[in-house]
Parts: sequence; structure tokens; C-alpha cells
Amino acid sequence: MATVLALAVTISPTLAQSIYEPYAFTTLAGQAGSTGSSDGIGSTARFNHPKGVAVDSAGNLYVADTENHTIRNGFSAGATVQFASPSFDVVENTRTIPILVTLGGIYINVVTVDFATSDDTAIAGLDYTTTNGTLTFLPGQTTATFTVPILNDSLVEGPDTVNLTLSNPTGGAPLGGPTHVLLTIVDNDILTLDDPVLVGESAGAATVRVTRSGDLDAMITAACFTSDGPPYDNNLVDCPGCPRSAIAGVDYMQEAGVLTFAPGR
Ligand SMILES: [Ca+2]
Ligand SMILES: [Ca+2]
Repeated sequence: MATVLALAVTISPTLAQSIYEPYAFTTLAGQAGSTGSSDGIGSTARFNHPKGVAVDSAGNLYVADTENHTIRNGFSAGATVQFASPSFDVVENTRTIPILVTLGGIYINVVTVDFATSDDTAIAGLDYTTTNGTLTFLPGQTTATFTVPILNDSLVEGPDTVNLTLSNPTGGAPLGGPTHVLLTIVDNDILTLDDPVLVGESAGAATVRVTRSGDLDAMITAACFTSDGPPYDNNLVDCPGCPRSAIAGVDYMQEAGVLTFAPGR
């Protein structure tokens, strides 16, 4: 009598991915089924039995075009390296932001480019952490990323911006555009005033409510003060050339002070 044996086989997802991961191919130069001897970009170039490919450290490509009895030289044509976006933004309490850099073509050699941050209105050490280094695109790789650490303060300060710069490309890929962009750090410490505040002239005092939103974790303070209003007409419509609509010492008493918001408030 035959014996039936059962065997369980498990393929780990990691192993399966490494075996079956697909590769994308593209034609670097020439056109399938079409021979000739003419220079041009990519598929417009023609060869006749090209053999032997060599690449120098600058990314130049050399091909022995045997049936044409020539040595052909290929070089990068417009495959530039640049930031993926003309600007980036991040909310202040996000710990890091990835900055995507793209290579506009598939290179068969290694391409590198240096990246750096510098102060615009944001200040290193207070609003973000200085970041610089070198990005490497391995053969066939078209995107690379560096990250900028963001520092979460408790200042009511509005948005700040950081300069992001690419420089010193190697491997034959020139810099494209943009290579200098701004990273905007969006403030998450937000105070808003009730607007407008209406009060009768005989009321004696007006109460103005200030509302805090966004990041409530830290204690924050904010200076507050009054000043004369803009020139309005009697219907509260902007009126350039009219006298200012309320005058300190005549219509109201000047006030100034500091508001404090406890954590969570
Ligand atoms: Ca904050
Ligand atoms: Ca802030």
C-alpha cells in the first residue's frame, strides 16, 4: 500500500521579492532592426553591429561600431539632476521631511550630486538642523532622497523658509532646474483674534478674545498691544486719505501686555 506524505513549503515574502523583483529596460541608443551610421540623441542614432561598450569616469560612453569601422562616443544629452519639486513645505511639528531629487534619464554609470541646507528666514539650530552630503544614483536609479530634520519651537512666528541647494554633479549628469528651492516650515503655534470686536462707546471697556490653535503642548507667551485703526469711513469701509478712525487718548486708552497660554490651553 502506498504511503502519502505531505510537505508544507513556505516562501518568505522577502525571498520571493528578491527573486521576482522586475527590472525595467530602456533602449539607450539606436533603434531595433534599423542599421546605419548617424549621430543623434537616443533612438535617432544609428549603428551597424556595435560591439564593446566602455564608460569613463565622467560618464562618457564609447562603442566600437564594427561594420562602420568607427569608434562612437556617447555623452549625456539632457538627462539632468534636479529637485523633484519647485518648493517643499512641512508643518513645524513634523520631525523630518524627505526631499526628493530626480535624475532625468537612466545612466549606466554612478551619478552623484551634493546637497546642502542654509538659512533663509529659518535659523539652523532653532527651526531646523543643518543637513548636507552627497546623493548617489546607482546605475538605473532615477530618484534619491535626503531628509531635513525640523525643530518644533513654541514661538508664534509665522512660516519660515530654508534654502535647499544641489551642486557639484558627477558622472556626466549636469544640473537641471530647479537646483535651488525653498523649504517652508509652517508654524503650528497659531493665535487668532476675534475680528471684528464691536463695542458701544458707553460700554467702558471692550473684551477681546484670543484663541490658540495648532500645537497646544507647550506654554507660550505673546505680546499684545493696541494701535489706531486704519482710515475707515462711517460704514467701516477702507477710505484712503480719511483720518484714522480711532485715536488713542481720544477714543480709547492705549493698552499693552503679555498673554500667557499654559500647556493644553
Ligand atoms: Ca510649535
Ligand atoms: Ca512656532
